[in-house]
Amino acid sequence: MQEQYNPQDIEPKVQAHWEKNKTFVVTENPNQEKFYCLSMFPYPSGRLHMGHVRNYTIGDVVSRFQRLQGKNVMQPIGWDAFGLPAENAAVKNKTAPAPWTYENIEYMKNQLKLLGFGYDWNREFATCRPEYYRWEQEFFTKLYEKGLVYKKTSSVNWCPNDQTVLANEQVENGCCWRCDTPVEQKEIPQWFIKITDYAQELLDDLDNLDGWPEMVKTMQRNWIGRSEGVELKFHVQEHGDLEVYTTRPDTLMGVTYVGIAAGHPLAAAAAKNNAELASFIDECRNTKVAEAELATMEKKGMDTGLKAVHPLNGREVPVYVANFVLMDYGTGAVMAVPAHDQRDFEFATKYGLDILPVIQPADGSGLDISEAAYTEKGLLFNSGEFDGMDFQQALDAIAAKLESEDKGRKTVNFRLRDWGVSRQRYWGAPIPMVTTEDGEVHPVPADQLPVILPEDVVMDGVTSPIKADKSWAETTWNGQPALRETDTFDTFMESSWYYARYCSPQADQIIDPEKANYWLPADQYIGGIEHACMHLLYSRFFHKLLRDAGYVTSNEPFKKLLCQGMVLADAFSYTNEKGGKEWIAPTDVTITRDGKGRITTATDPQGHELEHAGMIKMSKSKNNGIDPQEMVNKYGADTVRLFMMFASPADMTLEWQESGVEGANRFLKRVWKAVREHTLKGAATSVSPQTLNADQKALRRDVHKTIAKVTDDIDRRQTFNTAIAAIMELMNKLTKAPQTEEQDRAILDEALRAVVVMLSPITPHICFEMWQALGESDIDHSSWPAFDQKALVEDEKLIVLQVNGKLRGKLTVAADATKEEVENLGLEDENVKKFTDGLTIRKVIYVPGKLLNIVAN
Ligand code: ANZ
Repeated sequence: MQEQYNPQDIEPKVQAHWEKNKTFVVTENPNQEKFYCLSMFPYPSGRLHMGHVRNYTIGDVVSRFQRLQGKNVMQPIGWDAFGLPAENAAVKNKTAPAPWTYENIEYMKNQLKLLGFGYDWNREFATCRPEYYRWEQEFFTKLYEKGLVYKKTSSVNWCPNDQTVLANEQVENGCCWRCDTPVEQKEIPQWFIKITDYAQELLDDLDNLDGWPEMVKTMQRNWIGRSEGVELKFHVQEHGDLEVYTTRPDTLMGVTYVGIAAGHPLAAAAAKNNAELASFIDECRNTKVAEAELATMEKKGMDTGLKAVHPLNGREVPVYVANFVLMDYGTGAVMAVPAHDQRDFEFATKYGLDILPVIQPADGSGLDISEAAYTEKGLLFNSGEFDGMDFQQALDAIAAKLESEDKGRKTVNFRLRDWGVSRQRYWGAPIPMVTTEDGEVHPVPADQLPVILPEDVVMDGVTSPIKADKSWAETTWNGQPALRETDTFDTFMESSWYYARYCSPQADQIIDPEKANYWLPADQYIGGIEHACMHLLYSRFFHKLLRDAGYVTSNEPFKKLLCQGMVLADAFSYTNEKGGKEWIAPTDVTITRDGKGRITTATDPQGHELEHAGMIKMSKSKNNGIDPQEMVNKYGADTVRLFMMFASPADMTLEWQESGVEGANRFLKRVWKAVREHTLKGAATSVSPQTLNADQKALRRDVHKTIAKVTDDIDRRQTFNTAIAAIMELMNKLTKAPQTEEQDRAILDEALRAVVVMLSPITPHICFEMWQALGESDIDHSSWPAFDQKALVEDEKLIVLQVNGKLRGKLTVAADATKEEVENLGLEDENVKKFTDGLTIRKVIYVPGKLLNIVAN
């Protein structure tokens, strides 16, 4: 062991050892308990950022901890390699997305190795390789055959100048990013997977995910958005029945008009002889709004001239095309009740439509709808036979009545839509479908898969190369000429099943069921909260699809989920001559602080006085990212890892403080020094518990208490920061403890061994080295320290003595002393005697093991 802790020597050496010994390569072993630990795989953007480092350090700590618990741990990694940034970079650098991606993978792979993560590199794959996506293509064709895939026209952003579809990210202020032409909405045929068939199961199974954060489950519940309501029919003369969906059938008698979506077939029918209406419909369809904006945007509509007949009272109400009615929710039509729905209210006020109240507050306070709709549930009035009913009574009665007249029924609706998987970009997996000349679509037969995406292409930045090259699509199907689909899959497709592919990355099918059923579900998944809905929902869906296709037996892919917090750093800026903000990298800023550590001045190398924007998320736009590589070069990977795990609880934000990094580094040096000094004195004997004196017993108790706490903190509580704090505290005690007797050294030896193993998941390199210095061999094959229950038992207790509630002394008694023994000793205490002198003892209260209070007057 060298005198100085020198990570630059140790880390490459230990990493080479792992590589050579294939320490983290695993296979299925039915006789060993498995643990599958997965961190969300990275997009190969170029370099690792601190968010990655945090995510992967947590995963590595969990993995290494579980290995030391004796489990067969699989920790894989790979690359989420398709996506738009590669296309943008390729356009900018005049290369193709493929080489850019592969270079980035190589670079980032090396960075991951420098951080010492214990991955099974044999399982690595990049999703942009045909060996991977061919199985996704095949699975998609199977889903098509099962009726779980369909084609439907749906709107996309369209640049009329470039004649191309744009991704949302390519629309800037409503205009094309390339030519600034206003973007239009265009309806084109696209592929959908029926996630809605699984909506109820996806919702119900959330209740079984005990290891998931409540917040994520709530977000998924809201995203799925189950609502119970009634579907009912209004008759429209000459056009038949118009179905509407409502969650408030209790308001049925207050309907004063019906609203339909611009895309509703009835709107098109009414527009046939009405040019004004036709152009209004066009206008509506060209403005794309996020659903969330619907509530706040300006309500617009137009009378179709049609009349709808109320199903219960026979009243005729007008039918309006309304911009706030969505085509793909419910039935695309609503019964409007302006008195009790705010959107309907605004619309009715604008177009002078009737407002007819039918619900009043249940508590008898008056109804006021002069300014806004009354949207609470209450009691019915103005509703004939339903007057006086509350919401539930009215729902049941009105649904029953509609049902008996065959005019409606109770239904359930989900806000979740089917998953549109078509993208008109190039850098994605080709959708394996062809169209023959008769217009029929067919899945590409399995023996003709994969449909390979050509990698050697020239990007012109607008049109996908496989769309630009017309010959790419030409093929045959069953001997007939056919054209390939030139759209590619949404990249969420690849990330929805990668966790399963890791179980058998070379399998000659999508996954090998035997292997997958050994490893799945993953025991721990770690990643950002930004994936709470899309990725985590699509993966759950995909798992159920794999199950129903017979590949896996479990219902869910991830048992436990940890969402790590963001990494923040100080951000500094000054205002330039044009009034814009220039952000200065925190590493280039000179700072002065006041006595409390608060920043008083900050200047950049040019002498600009800087404004401190506080600690905010590390990002390119604020130029406050800290490069992990630089930090690893400066302090070593172990220090960076330790700081990351210590600075805050894993699920909270982490403030990057270089002073904290230095502190972590100092701690490692202290441990190094302690181990070195201890080992220089030669081998120690083992602890013989019977011979220990009181102080030695107390110190040993601290050692075992710490082991118990660290074990629980890492395993169950996942509060890695408190585990580290406990180890630090123990180290403080250990370095202060006397080293005079043989048993002092024995305790220290036992303690340091425990400390080194417990720190090893967090700082594996330094611990590897220290473990050898302690005369052991390979720490990765050692086991987690057990705590000695006996050492935890205290044989003496400290009792607080009170007289009339005031502290009057302290008493040391045997841990198993009875109440009487403690009372007798307490009453004999000199100080107690002094304060009870001349008084009568009325009562003695004993709180076992803690306190004795004597009441006297
Ligand atoms: C009449 C009514 C009266 C409504 C009232 C609400 C309050 P959730 O709960 O999210 O499922 N709606 C139905 N289909 C729609 C569509 N395609 N586009 C826009 N709005 C639609 O919302 C269901 C409610 O949203 C339905 O209940 C309907 O308005 C509206 F006092 O019907 B309600």
